[in-house]
Amino acid sequence: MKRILSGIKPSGDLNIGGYSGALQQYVAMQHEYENFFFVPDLHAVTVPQDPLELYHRSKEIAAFYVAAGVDPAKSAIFLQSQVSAHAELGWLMETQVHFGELSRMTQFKDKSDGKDAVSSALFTYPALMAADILLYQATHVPVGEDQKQHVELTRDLATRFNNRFGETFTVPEPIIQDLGCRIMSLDDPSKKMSKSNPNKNSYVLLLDEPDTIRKKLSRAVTDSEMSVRYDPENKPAVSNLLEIYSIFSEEPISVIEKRYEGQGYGGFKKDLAEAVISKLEPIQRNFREIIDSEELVRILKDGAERASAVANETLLKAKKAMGFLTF
Ligand code: AQP
Repeated sequence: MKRILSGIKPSGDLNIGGYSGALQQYVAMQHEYENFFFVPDLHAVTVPQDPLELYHRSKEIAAFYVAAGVDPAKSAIFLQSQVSAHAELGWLMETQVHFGELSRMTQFKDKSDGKDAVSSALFTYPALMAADILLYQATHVPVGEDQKQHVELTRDLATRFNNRFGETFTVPEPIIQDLGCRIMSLDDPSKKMSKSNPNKNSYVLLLDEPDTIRKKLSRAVTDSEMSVRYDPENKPAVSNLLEIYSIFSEEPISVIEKRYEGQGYGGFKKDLAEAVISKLEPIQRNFREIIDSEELVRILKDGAERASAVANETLLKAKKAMGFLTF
């Protein structure tokens, strides 16, 4: 059976970039695979987090999985910090990854750029991410474009480990969708839409009210050409809005382009907002029902148990292969 491991960091409030690059894919793919969807809370603390916010956001990300339609009976949904094998295999993977490989990771360069105090965990983050994936012998990892380099490193580490210690890990394949794998900021189409962007108008949150969504999308930057045309190179802002429109309306870009042919951006942006609102409305309703429920706690406990069973088995195999005493 093909197996997926993927997750969304609780490092900020979830926005439509994470929906596009992760959440909607999980829902669409869940029936084809055996799934492990986790909340990578250990990754979130590679940059400073307020403890109370981390607590709430971790629960929120898990609630979004369920609210968007991930079926907890089919998929294990769990918190990374509740399956201790992640931290343990993460350490073992740190012993396999080279300093030079970690130094080449563009996400580390972006996130550490201009900062005085950078944690060593931010630097070794890809070793923990490799452990996350390899623990479940995942065959596939759905990710946004920005995580592709980390999955490639995971593949290298799995192959290196297998060559050195014997066949232990499955070498995973990344799955990167063509459309919506890199949703850009609403205020600057050269930057990825990110949870940690201090400008609240750069993203639409999954929990934004309809009027806030209308306002944010009406203010999204466009260009002076006034034609709704998909051309990422010359019209990056409008092309980004077209991708968002397509993801949320589930219509091909060509159909949307045709609808607004010869018109300016006003009607296009209004309809885009309505498409986003109508997709988010049931998710928001489900989210409110589940977020403070016992049901969510039960799902997370059950998910951690199912995940631990698989993860502990792989960890034991890896430790034995490396020569650790395992009685
Ligand atoms: N803007 C995006 N467009 C498409 N995919 C995206 N993803 C994130 N942002 C976009 C994908 O969603 C998955 C979960 O990402 P994450 O939240 O764990 O990490 P991230 O990529 O670091 O997300 P952010 O929003 O940029 O968080 P911060 O600012 O805290 O670092 C991943 O597969 C990601 O590619």
